[in-house]
Amino acid sequence: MAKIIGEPLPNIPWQDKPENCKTSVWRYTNNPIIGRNGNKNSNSVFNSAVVPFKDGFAGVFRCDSRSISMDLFAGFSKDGINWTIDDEPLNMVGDDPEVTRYEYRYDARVCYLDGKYYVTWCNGYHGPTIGIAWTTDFKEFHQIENAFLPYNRNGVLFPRKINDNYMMLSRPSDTGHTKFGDVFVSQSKDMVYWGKHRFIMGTVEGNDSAWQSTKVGAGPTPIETDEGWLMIYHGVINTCNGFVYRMGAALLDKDEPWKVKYRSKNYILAPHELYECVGDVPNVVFPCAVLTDSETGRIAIYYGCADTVTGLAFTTVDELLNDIKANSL
Ligand code: BMA
Repeated sequence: MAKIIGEPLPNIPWQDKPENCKTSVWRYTNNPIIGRNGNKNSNSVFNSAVVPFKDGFAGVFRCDSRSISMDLFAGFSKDGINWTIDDEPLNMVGDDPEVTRYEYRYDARVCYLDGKYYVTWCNGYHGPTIGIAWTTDFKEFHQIENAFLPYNRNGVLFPRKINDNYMMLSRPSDTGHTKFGDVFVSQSKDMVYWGKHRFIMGTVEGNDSAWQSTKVGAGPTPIETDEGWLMIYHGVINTCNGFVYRMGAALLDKDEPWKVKYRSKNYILAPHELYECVGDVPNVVFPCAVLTDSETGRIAIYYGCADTVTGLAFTTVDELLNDIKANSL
């Protein structure tokens, strides 16, 4: 039995694994939990991140508008399933207008670290890079320096320092719909200057695991376990109908997280349901957040579906680890 290192979360959203389910991850039966019309002017609500907050949950949501602009909005929930999302975008404050200047914001992750909620997202600054802000109340967000030079996406913080350094996953990219992408980890003493970049994993060539042959990118905040860091990620294949996004998982070394111990050969979730296959961008499942309960080992995964709505899926630390150990690349 593997153990999640973290807080208990007795109110984690949950449904037991259906009896006939052959996979390590299963969907919430009332998916999608958030539809297109999540707030006043939304065209779509997806690729969003949630955390436990007070006696419920809070999150940062990607709501593309009906003019198709990308921005982030705070949201609140009592049960992690029914959400109220603000109509106004995040109230971002900061000393340097060069840093707070807004081009676009999307695909947020939220990480509880050092008593604050850190938000990382894909931030437009002459091309996409990784923006960082912190909040304590989900009302005011203090934006600090962008982590990297453009172009970069999928910046994901670890929930604690490792060997006295903050750690951030990211995926160097380009200005468009990137046709490549490997996952790296970078280190920082102060959340401003990032360095000591280490390669974690790249795409898989050949016929072995083609769902992750075009690009891979980190998903939710990594889950600390007694066996290492459990990293859920997205993997992409380029087909004659365009990109298809699936979900995988890897176990990273506890102290040197650039060392991969196991990695999914089989995907753990793929666009099979109608709301994952039909939408503004068909055939996308894109994980951005997990809730975990250290008491039971339960994991709830929040993921964007077809760049249109938000879905919820479940697994446990044992289900996931057994799966990737039994079917590892
Ligand atoms: C990526 C990002 C994600 C999106 C995905 C599929 O490049 O833009 O936000 O979910 O493509 O369109």
